[in-house]
Order: sequence, then structure tokens, then C-alpha cells
Amino acid sequence: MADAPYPRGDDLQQARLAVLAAVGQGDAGLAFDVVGGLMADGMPFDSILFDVIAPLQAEIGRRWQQGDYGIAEEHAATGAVETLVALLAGSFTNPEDARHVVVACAEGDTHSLPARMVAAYLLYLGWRVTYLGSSVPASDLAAYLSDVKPEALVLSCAIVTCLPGARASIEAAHHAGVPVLAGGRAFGASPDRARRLGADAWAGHPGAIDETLRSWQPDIATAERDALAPTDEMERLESRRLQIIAEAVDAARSSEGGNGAAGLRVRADVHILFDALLAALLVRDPSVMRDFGTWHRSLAAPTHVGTASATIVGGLRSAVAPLAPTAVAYLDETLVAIELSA
Ligand code: B12
Repeated sequence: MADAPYPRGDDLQQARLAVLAAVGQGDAGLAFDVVGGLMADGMPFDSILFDVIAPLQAEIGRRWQQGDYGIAEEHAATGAVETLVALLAGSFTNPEDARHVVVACAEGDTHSLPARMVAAYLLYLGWRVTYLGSSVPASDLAAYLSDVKPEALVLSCAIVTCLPGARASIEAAHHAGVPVLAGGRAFGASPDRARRLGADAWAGHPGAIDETLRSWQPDIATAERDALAPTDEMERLESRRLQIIAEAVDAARSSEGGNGAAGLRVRADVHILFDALLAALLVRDPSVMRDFGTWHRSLAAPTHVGTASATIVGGLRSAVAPLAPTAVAYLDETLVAIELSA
């Protein structure tokens, strides 16, 4: 079919490239047409979501991380992908009495696209879905869930710095009597982090959500009892947040000699690192900080996410050293990960 206007549904690579070309121009309508062609050609909806859209969004992220896309181009492409997923999801209408879930991002997490994809997939499977989008404040979430009483909150968290926010969201849902199924890249590849934050279940892929919700027997009281409380060390760090960040920025700047734009990046990096540290301490998981080091070092060029420098970690380490021995041990893991991936 050399003259076909759309790639064939059995050629995944072509399909991804065609949709990427459309969203790369910020054109969600064109992308919708291309996907319509793929579906008419027999490609199932879950394959469109997870084999076409998810990898092409990762490619958008890679282009931005490597500096091929500026922030505006990345936003245009991601915005078009999000519109595309919303348009696709709009074609499913499930009956009023279908089983009902609410899908939301953890408090503080602005990565709405993964949650939107999860919501679209559950609609496709026949669930009634209310999609709340990014960063819902926990108190509003509790009030909303008490009101609408869904069968579950399906919670997405994309970035480790928002794991404490995920804990707040889970507690809010439990307060409203609603059990929580958690997932997303911040929870890692096992149920441990989700369980330690009080989630009733974790799933490693959207494909596992439906079966989990159909077979689980959540016990909110037990899940809440098993959730880990903040440690004394975390409370010491949190109560001195501003002072620690200022000291860490000074230490990193003096070893790097950076001012101006470089100085601004240092401050932003220290903030993210400090939040990741608190998240790691909350879930008692040093691998959060190891992964953070590998990721930080992997940033090829200084993008808005960081200068990828051991001096940032060293600066924070010296600022927390008098207060927090576990935090120091975790930051040492970050330094080793940076060293190993250099
Ligand atoms: C687009 C994007 C943004 C957009 C989000 C726009 C939007 N509307 O969603 C914006 C610009 C807002 C953004 C902001 C930030 N981002 Co960002 N972002 C990305 C990017 C490029 C794509 C994310 C995405 O949509 N991926 C595609 C989805 C489909 O993949 P996914 O997240 O893995 O989701 C799948 C699974 O995890 C799973 N899943 C997801 N949720 C759930 C839930 C359940 C229950 C289940 C079972 C499964 C499940 O299903 C999904 C489909 O397969 C990634 C890079 C990347 N390669 O992913 C960075 C990335 C996630 N961002 C990152 C960072 C650091 C940030 C910022 C801190 C940057 C900054 N300095 O401001 C802020 C965070 C602000 C905040 N507090 O939330 C880092 C995170 C690093 C880390 N170690 O955690 C990444 C990895 C980029 C990088 N390589 O540095 N970001």
C-alpha cells in the first residue's frame, strides 16, 4: 500500500514516526487522524496507548533532555499527545452503573499525561472513570472522594520527589473510606514503596490494574497502620529546610565557582535533591538516591533539570551532616552512583 495516507497498523515503528511527526508540530488533530487510520487497520486501542504513544512520549523526553527540543517544543509536543489521548478517551461512554474509579496524580505531581493514559485505558476496559489530572491537594481530594465514593482511587506518581505527596493523597483517600491502587515510575519496580506509603495495592503496568481491582480485598485500616511515619531525622531536616538549602547552595557554589545562571541551576538542583532525599527517607529506600544519582549524571547537557554534578550532592551532604546520619549514608549512595555512571 505505497499510496496509503497512513502507516499500516502492523508496522509499529512507522506508526510511532507518523504520530510523532504530527505531535512534533503540535498538531493533535492530525495525530488523531493518523491514529484513526491505525485503528481502522486493526490496531487495538491498548497497543495504540502503550506501544505507540508511550514510547513516542519517551522519545519526546529524550529529545528535550538532549537539547534537540527546547522547553516550548517539548511542551507543544506533550500538549498535543495529551489532547490526542483525551480525544481518544472521549470516544468511550460507559453506563452510569459501570464500576467507578477516580484517577489522579499524587499531590505535587504535574505529570498528568501518564495518569490520563491510565484513565483512557480503564475507560476502554469499561470502567466509569473520573480523571482529576495533575497535583490534587490532599484536603480537596479527601472532600471530593467522600462526596463521589468511587470504588478506588487509582493514583499515579511519576517523580520520586512527589512520593511524600503520594502519601498525603493515600491518607486523604483512606480518610474518605476509599482504597488506593498506586502505580507510576516513582514507585519503582516492586510494591515496596507503595506499601510503605499505605497504598492498598500496587501495579507495575496499567495492564494489571483491572485484574487487581477485580480481585483485591482492600483493608484500609491495616494499610494505614502499616504505612511508615516520617522519622525524627526527616522532621529535623524538614524544620530546617530553608537553612539547609541555603548552606548547600553556598557549599556547591563555592566549590563550583558558579554564579548567575549557573547559580540558579544549583539552587533548583539542590531543591530537587533535598526533596528526593526526604522521599527516600520516608520510604526507607536508599535505591531512590542511587537511581537519582544515575539519572542526574545521565543528563547529557545542562537542561532545566540540572547540572549533573557531584558538587550539588556534596553541598547538600555537608549541610545535612551534623543533623542526619541516614541522610548522609543515602547521599553517599548518590555519589557512588554518579561516580559509577560517569
Ligand atoms: C512531559 C514531562 C514533563 C511535563 C509533564 C506534562 C504533562 N502534562 O504530563 C512537565 C514539563 C510539566 C514536567 C515537569 C517536571 N519534570 Co518531567 N518529564 C516529562 C517527560 C518528558 C515525559 C513524561 C511522560 O509523560 N512519559 C510517558 C508516560 C506514558 O510514561 P510513564 O511516566 O513511565 O508512565 C507509564 C507508566 O509509568 C505507567 N503508569 C503511570 N501512572 C500509573 C499509575 C498506575 C496505577 C499504574 C499501574 C501505572 C502507571 O503507565 C504509563 C504508560 O505506560 C519525562 C521523561 C520521560 N522519558 O518519561 C520527564 C521526567 C519524568 N520529568 C522529570 C523532572 C525532573 C521534572 C521536573 C522536576 C523538572 C523541573 N525541574 O521542573 C518537573 C516536575 C514538576 C512536578 N513536581 O511534577 C524527570 C524525573 C526524574 C526522576 N528521577 O524522577 C524525567 C524522567 C525527565 C528526565 N529524564 O530528567 N515533566
